[in-house]
Amino acid sequence: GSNNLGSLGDGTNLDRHSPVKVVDSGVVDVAAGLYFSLFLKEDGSVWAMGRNQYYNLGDGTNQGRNSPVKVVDSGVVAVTAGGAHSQIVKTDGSLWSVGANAFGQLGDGTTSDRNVWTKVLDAGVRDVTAAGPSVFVFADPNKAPTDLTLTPGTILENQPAGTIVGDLNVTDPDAFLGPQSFAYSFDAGNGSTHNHLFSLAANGTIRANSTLDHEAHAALSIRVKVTDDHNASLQKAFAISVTNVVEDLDGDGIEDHADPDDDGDGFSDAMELAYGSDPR
Ligand SMILES: [Ca+2]
Ligand SMILES: [Ca+2]
Ligand SMILES: [Ca+2]
Ligand SMILES: [Ca+2]
Repeated sequence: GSNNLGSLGDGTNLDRHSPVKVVDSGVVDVAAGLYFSLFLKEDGSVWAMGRNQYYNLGDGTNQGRNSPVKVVDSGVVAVTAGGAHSQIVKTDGSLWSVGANAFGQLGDGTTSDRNVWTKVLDAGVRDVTAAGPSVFVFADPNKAPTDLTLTPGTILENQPAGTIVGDLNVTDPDAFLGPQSFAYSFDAGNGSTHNHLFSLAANGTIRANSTLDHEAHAALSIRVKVTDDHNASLQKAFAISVTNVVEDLDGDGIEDHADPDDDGDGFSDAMELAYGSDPR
């Protein structure tokens, strides 16, 4: 093919009309950009040659090359070349880009060119293909949420119905792909004993349905399910503690529920009730 900028990597700038051997062995993939080329070797190294005006070869220079130069030592599983940029996928699923970025093709959220390989996705990438300034990233299949937390998960006793107990927060391995949406619901099963005492909003906020009493139930248990936007889910039980408020009408240091004479007038609650008087 055309070789005036050295993109064939055979050490010349002569166009070739029939195949010419450039590398003896060990090459597992090759990508052709506009007047430059990249190839991947079985040891995970990346080599590049040809036009380098936009630092697109990834060797840290903008010097054109007419024979292959190693631009990444190891750890690469996929390469692609666009009009004037290059991208690689590493064994950890990260995506790296270098070169021209006028159309945002590097995927780093900017339109600034990059002179050196820049990580643009941390994980989850399987393969990448560029055509001109368009890029297609092939991501790993969806993964289920890995954790769910409830913060704070406590409520003071005697609060009105609708008081917030806490907010659910999800950890999902696909978060790097951008905003994810989650659906929450109560779940039957282990730990679901007190689900009926609470309500769950679409945004993951949990509220008490009624006033709660520490003396009756200091520790409650609910079980919740979160479902991600690909229908993968995680269930988890949470302990909800109902915090004590000191209720001591007569201030004698004995809380009303345990005080035989709530109002401290010398007549016991039982006596007052028997005579039809208010013990409080
Ligand atoms: Ca997910
Ligand atoms: Ca109390
Ligand atoms: Ca008392
Ligand atoms: Ca009394």
